[in-house]
Amino acid sequence: MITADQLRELERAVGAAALVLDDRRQAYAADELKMPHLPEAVVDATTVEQIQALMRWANRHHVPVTPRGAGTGLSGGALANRGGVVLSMARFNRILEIDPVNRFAVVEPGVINMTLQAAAAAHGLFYPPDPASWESCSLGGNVAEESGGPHCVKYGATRPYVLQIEAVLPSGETVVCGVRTRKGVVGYSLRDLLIGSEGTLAIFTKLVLRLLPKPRRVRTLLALLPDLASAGRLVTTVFRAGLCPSCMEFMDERALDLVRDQLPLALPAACRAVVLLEADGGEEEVEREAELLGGSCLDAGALDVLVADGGEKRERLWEVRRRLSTTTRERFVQKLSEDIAVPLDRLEECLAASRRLGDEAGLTVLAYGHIGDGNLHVNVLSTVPGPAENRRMWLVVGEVFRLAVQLDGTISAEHGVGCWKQSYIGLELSPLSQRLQMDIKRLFDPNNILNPGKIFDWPQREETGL
Ligand code: 2HG
Ligand code: ZN
Repeated sequence: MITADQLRELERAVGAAALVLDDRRQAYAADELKMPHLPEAVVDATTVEQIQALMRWANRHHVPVTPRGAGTGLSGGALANRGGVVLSMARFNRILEIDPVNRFAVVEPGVINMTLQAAAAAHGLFYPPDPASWESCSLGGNVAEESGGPHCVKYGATRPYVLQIEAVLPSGETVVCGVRTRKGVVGYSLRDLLIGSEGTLAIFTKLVLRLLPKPRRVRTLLALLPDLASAGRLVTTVFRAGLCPSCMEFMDERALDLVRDQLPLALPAACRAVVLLEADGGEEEVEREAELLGGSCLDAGALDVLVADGGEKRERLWEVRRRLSTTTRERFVQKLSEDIAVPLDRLEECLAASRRLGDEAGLTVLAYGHIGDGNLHVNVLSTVPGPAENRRMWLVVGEVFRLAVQLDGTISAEHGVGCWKQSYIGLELSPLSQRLQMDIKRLFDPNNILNPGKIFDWPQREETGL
């Protein structure tokens, strides 16, 4: 508990205007994990100096500070699950520069992904990382979570687009990590350590993000598939043929059944899965690639391949796909959504086995996601409320994680560990790997005040002094 004296000291440090102690804190209690933790105080920062002062205060009193972007995360990274202060970065929301020659953007971390995409497009440039929540998620959150999205299959996730990070360390000191040049190899890459650190190592205050030339054309295909197995086969067929789709998104029939009536195309009843593919690039290149992609879909057993080019049809298809996370949450009482990934040639096995795990437990398990990355959102869903049902669902989730690791995959490809998967990281990381990583955290944050209780199973402070 923060004492009244400590609060007065915090108010002097950050200024009364930035400190939220009343009911408005509710707006900072939850993210898309939907497991709220009300913070004791919120600092709605507008300057780097405020953040520095906050961290110095937090170190003096050993109070947890949890940085928060737009609160769209799915693993609880922005939750104050050990109490203390939430530091909102939402007002760090300016695009400071778009440099078309060096092809980078300088942004504050609270800028919304879509805002940068639009600003880059005005210069004929392109920022590829596109999480499903791109209309509302912040770039700082994207870097902290190393977020992915449909474009990853061709362009990679957020990491390759981060050139430089300016940040405040838990000590209150500021640091610049990385370079503004396209290459740079001096020292260890602290930048890479900060990317994907889930807000546990530093608070980003400025980001320099790489941009690409905007592809001149995009062609969209929808492969209608007769079964789950042909979805896995389609992926291996496409890559074996040396093709390079810019998106490759999958929905199984259970996901499809939730959205059939919202789709802009009527699907035949025999269609039990779909893969949405895109090719992008120059005019001729796109024509040729789309032609070859269509051929690969048919080779893999597609019933048909529909073209959904340009305009409304394409928009609608993407909207339905991007909203699937919300749709599943709306249609079921309980949802546990995972983001495992497996090597592409294990997809067929993974899809069948995860379905089997749900059926054996008598629970609805459906899958959709970025199949070209081997990344599946296996959703364990139930219409039954209550903790007993939740425990049953968790058992299936644990089995899904085990399956992913057995298939040489990962338990989290894009949402992060947060305070959601901590007890499972031992399935994937050796004790030595965990120890090294926890030592790195101690080096950055000896008092464990910055987003404690995330990624690793840190014991409570009272027991460890950490
Ligand atoms: C997506 O790709 C998101 O739609 C969310 O990563 C996935 O909620 C989910 O299952
Ligand atoms: Zn996703």
